[in-house]
Amino acid sequence: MYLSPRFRAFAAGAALLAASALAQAQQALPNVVILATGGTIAGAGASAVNSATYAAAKVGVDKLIAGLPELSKIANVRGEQVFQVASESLTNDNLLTLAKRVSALSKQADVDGIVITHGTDTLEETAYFLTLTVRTNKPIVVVGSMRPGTALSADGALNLYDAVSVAGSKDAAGKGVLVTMNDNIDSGRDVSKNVNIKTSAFSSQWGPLGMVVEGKNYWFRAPVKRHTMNSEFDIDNISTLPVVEIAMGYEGVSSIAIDAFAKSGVKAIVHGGTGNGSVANRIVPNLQKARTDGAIIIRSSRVADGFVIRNAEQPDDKYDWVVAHDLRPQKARILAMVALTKTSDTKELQRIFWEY
Ligand code: DAS
Repeated sequence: MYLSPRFRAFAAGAALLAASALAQAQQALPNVVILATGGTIAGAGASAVNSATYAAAKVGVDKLIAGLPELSKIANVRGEQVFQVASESLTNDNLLTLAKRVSALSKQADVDGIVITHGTDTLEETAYFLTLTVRTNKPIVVVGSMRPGTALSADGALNLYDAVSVAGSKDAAGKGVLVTMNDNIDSGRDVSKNVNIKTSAFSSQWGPLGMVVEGKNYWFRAPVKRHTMNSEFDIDNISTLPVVEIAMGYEGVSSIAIDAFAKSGVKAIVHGGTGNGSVANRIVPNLQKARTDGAIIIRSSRVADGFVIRNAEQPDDKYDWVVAHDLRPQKARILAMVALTKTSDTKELQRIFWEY
């Protein structure tokens, strides 16, 4: 078809204008980096009806991003595959590696927000560790899914879209590490996995910070505990984490675990007691001996909600024990590891458990 030189010039100009408008639009979008670690959000099942039977940690980050073209409308996204594991198998070294990468990226001027895709089993521990140790005000969002992307009504795509949207939001800055699951925006400190087979698995006893709906954030509260820029801890100054183990309380409990932990020279034992952190009378002497031999004893509770009252169920002042406040054993362990990189003074440790 003949096109006049004038029309060709016009078409070329229009194309240039469109290209520059697109480039400007892309420049206006926030730059979000997705750090992938594995989990169900990267999982794959044999059929669409396999919502619970599947292999976690199979799909790479580039495929996750390619499978969600809507992301390109809300952010300039790029991915890094940090690990490809089910989160129950993550180690302290993995935690350090991930946090150091998050910290490094947060210092880059061309990074506006960071998303970590993660298995749901220990997502709450990683999110808490990051909020304690990464010194940044930029949004950091940890996200997972309860169903693999191959399943009917998979939740990963919307969770990831929400995570990128929140990570690219200016109003998400300074709120500590966040978790976007099932439309909620939860505090990485407060949130836990409370149901092991539902998409509504994650919740905080103090409630979500807000919700994200169709890419818009609705905030209803802000964290009051210290985090990120207001933390006294910095991942850039942490090279190893001390060994902290958890001993649960239950009817008929023996001292085998506590004695073994103490004998192995752990830095601290978190006791996940019954009720308000109660300790069976027959194992109090074992915890006292562990303390005398140098281990820090931290009284938490196996009860999901509430908080342990100091000197109530046990004379903590007398035994020189620390109470975990509202932190469940797995979260108390994270804070204990971080705190013990700085101090073993029990009064200082108790202050830290009140403040973080
Ligand atoms: N095994 C679980 C994990 O990787 C799968 C998941 O729920 O993400 O945490």
